Amino acid sequence: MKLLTRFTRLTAALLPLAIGAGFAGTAHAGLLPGASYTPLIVAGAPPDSPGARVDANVPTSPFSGVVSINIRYANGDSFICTGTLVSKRDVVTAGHCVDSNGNGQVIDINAPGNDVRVVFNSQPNPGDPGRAVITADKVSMNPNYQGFGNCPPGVNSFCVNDDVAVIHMNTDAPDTAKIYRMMNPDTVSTGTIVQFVGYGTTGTGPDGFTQGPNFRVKRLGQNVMDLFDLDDEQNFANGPQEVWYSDFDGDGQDIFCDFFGTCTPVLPNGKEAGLGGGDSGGPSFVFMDGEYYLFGTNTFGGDFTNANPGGFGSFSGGIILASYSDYLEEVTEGRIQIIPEPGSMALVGIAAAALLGARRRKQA
Ligand SMILES: [Ca+2]
Ligand SMILES: [Ca+2]
Ligand SMILES: [Ca+2]
Ligand SMILES: [Ca+2]
Repeated sequence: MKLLTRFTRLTAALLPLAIGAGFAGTAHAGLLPGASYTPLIVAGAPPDSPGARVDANVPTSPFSGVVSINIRYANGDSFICTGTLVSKRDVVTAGHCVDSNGNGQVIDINAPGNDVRVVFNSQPNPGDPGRAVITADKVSMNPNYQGFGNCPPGVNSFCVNDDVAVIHMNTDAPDTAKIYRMMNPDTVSTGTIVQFVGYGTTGTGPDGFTQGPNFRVKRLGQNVMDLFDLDDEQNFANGPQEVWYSDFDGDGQDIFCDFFGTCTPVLPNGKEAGLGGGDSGGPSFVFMDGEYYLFGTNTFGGDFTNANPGGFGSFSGGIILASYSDYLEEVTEGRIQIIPEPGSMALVGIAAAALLGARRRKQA
């Protein structure tokens, strides 16, 4: 993955300082300086293994609409990311996947030799329509994204916020690929369980990263959202929840519990996972009432020491998409389906009924 090669690992020296300073509750990236920032899916301890986390490339998979993405430049550079199908033509991914210069300049797909291609894996056999590779005819990056780690002027931190992009394809997605609806809750709670899907680097909790990414092999994992960052354009003090963080628990390590007092459930071995290079832009789904809703994208990973990159004790995270729903609506020209959280939908229904009741009483 792009970030593996482009970003050097930072030290963890600041972390105890931040804790000593009374830091709690939120985590902004400047205070989590552990990272190689490489999204991947890492499997847990044996008997769990990278192989056990592979999702079949079949139309009946609930993840048939999770795609890999190949970003190519005229100079020969080629990158892999993950994305989520949200309409027949639109794929949501990470801004840094299509950032040509590290400062938020979107790839020029009209320049000779450059392209962005979406790789479908909703059918298993070579030549199947569900394995189409479709070229982008438009790529959009969120305007507040200024490159990985880069903050707005005057904000002295390490900002992973706003890392959202949308790829528009020049033909329709294969029919066998699922299109996901996005959930738009008012707020996201610590403890929200998310389902990761990605084509990235994999490995195990004890060993960290062991195998590189693959455009045709998608893996699954889960974790729990622990911490959130507010808007970097408002110095993390206000605005919507833009960034989420999860720790990779196992072997007795629970870093966000130890460091921040945020002690969410450790998921069973075989479920709990981290992210790796190539998972960037892939979905964090929330499963509710039988449906996987697109909830977040996965954009970074990190750790506090260099001992075991991607293993237990590392962390990962990404973008809370609800905070970008206006942008996503606009750039997909309304093709993305964004729905309120089912819980609040029910509330809306009750409120409407109450209103109706009140009106009737008035008339009577
Ligand atoms: Ca920003
Ligand atoms: Ca922002
Ligand atoms: Ca965890
Ligand atoms: Ca934990």
